[in-house]
Amino acid sequence: MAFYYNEPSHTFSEYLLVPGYSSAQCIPANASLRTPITKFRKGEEPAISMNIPLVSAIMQSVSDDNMAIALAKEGGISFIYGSQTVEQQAEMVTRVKNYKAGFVSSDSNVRPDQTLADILVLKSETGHATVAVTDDGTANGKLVGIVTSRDYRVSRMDPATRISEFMTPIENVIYAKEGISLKEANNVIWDHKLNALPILDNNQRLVAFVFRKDYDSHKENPLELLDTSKRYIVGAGINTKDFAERVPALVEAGADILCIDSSEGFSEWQKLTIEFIRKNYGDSVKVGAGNVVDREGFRFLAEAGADFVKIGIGGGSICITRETKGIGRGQATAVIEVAKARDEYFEETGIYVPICSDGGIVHDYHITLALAMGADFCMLGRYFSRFDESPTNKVMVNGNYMKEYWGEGSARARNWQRYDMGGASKLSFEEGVDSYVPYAGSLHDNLSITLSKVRSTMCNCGALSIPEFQSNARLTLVSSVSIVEGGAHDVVLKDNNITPVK
Ligand code: RVP
Repeated sequence: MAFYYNEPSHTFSEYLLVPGYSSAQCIPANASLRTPITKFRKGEEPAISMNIPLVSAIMQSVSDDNMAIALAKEGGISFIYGSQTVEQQAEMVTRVKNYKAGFVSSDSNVRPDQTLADILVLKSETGHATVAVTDDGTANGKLVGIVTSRDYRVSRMDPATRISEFMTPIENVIYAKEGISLKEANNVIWDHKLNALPILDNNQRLVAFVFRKDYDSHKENPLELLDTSKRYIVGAGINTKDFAERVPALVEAGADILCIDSSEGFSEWQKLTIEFIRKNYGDSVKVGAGNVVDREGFRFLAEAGADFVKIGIGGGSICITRETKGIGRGQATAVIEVAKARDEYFEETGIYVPICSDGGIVHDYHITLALAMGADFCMLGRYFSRFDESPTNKVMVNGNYMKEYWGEGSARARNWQRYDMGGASKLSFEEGVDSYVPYAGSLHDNLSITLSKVRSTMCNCGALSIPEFQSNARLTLVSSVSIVEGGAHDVVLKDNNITPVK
């Protein structure tokens, strides 16, 4: 006879936190959101921790190199999507690892034999006032001069004037050599009252610019997540089919952590993938696995050697796995059970395997609940897809700005490796939808609000760190009637478009 669970499985919205005692020290400014992402032995430090408990989903419509840079600046990690060629994915990883905060590749470049008219066209296209004059007109050509708006007067000069006649020639340009730190570069900028400092290699070729205006924005990221070489930390998704080619390419490109991306992770395929990594790289390559929704699934992946385990089947906003296949589990129940299994495993082995709650975060407070229930961090798709930094188009739908957001199980993503159990090379049926989400602006602005809510609730519960919160939090299931009580009720909300009649 089939096994039946006694209790229904629950979602985040069915729970609330009960506040606890907060001391005077318990203020959001003192709350730390630092959290481990890779397994570690009792008493030791994890190889990688994050400064905020958020990672972005392994999805075409969420995590590319641009998102990865933006999220690492805030202290989290993006997992660059694997449903693209090995070369394309490795290239995205390389771009993140080569990105130097504050060092900007020049986007306005000309040859000395071009004219003032060319400069004006370029300026109208880029909106940038500093133009590099290089021997071949490229961003990495030999620098022969610089043009800024101080070098020409449109009203007095013939548009056909050659750039070599009015540029500031290289002999008079203050520049720095490749290898200079951002701090040193900024000192040069301040000392010489410059707006931009060109950085050149040993052959006088242009490498990048450091701009005065970027100095403040760099200082604004105290939580940024860097590796030992001060490069942004980045993750990448892999699958259980082409790992023998994909893993070496991603490791070579500099990916800091990998994650097996699968809608159902309690499988021998995942074990084989982890075995391949351990055989070829030992513990030096970090890899998460999943997704699972119960104790057995967690133990299987922990014993197989996963660095973290991801939880969630069918709870994603674009996911229709439960409807199409009838499998899944309420996300809150899954997190609670797996967190218990993680703690038991830690007791038994002394190894702490972090767990990630993946999908189904609708309100900011769901993140707080997932952490309280024992998750070490959350993976979000819909949330990040709404921002400027996501890779998809911003479109106008019915008078409102929207961003496109589609599931990896939709026909659009063509990600058959994530869903197919056998050797087929196409999707037999869809497990995800293609959709729009309301455009929400910049990642930084939204994340600041979300995280301040998380910190504030932690303080209400008397916790200043995630581990403290996990062990002290008190949660209660709520009835459907008390959910109604939690919103604005029994009042008529004001509509600013309607003027009341006195
Ligand atoms: P959400 O944050 O609720 O949008 O969920 C994102 C998660 O949904 C992903 O991290 C992944 O686990 C899952 N997903 C992605 N594509 C699909 C699908 O097409 N069914 N599901």
